Amino acid sequence: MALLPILEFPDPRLRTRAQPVQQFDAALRQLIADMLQTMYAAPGIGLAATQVDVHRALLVMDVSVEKDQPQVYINPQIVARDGVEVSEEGCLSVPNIYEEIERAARVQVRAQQADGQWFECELTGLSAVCLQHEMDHLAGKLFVDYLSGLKRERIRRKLEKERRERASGAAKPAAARTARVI
Ligand code: K1U
Ligand code: ZN
Repeated sequence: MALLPILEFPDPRLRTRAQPVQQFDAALRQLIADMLQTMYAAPGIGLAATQVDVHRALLVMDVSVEKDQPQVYINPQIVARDGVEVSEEGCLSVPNIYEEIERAARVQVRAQQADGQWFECELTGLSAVCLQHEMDHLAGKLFVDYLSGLKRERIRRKLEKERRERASGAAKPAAARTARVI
């Protein structure tokens, strides 16, 4: 298995639309294993292939407390949605930024497993929020796109500044980096 580098906003590759997965082979199983390892190591509760610069419709999630319930969704489609829920979201591609985002409260999803078998399930709560966030990645969309242009620009500048500081060896401690940008 391998840890994969995660693209960070505003990298233009995060805007690429994923193409359907067509080959259910050993390379796909290896990518799934690498994405799960990368998600757990980050740490995160979800990861879309787009974030690791693979532009195929594949996402992984694990919202369990014990981190022992990996889920894989290949070629996912939301076939029904209902209700509205606002919750705080983060993103491994927009590090240390957390914002309230409105999503459907319940989604019915159709997707394929690693062996190509189709399945359908209904998600609520954090699973529903995470699935919608990851499916946005596959469409080239980020959670910051739901914010005002001004706020998005402030976040972009903050991340660029942090990247410059990191490159020059003058990084702030983690607690000082976590922020809601007003
Ligand atoms: O897609 C991603 O960048 C992963 C993202 C998923 C997500 C989180 C919250 C709401 C919607 C979608 C993350 O995992 S950010 C990190 C995070 O939320 C977390 C990290 C460690 C423990 C618990 C949560
Ligand atoms: Zn994300």
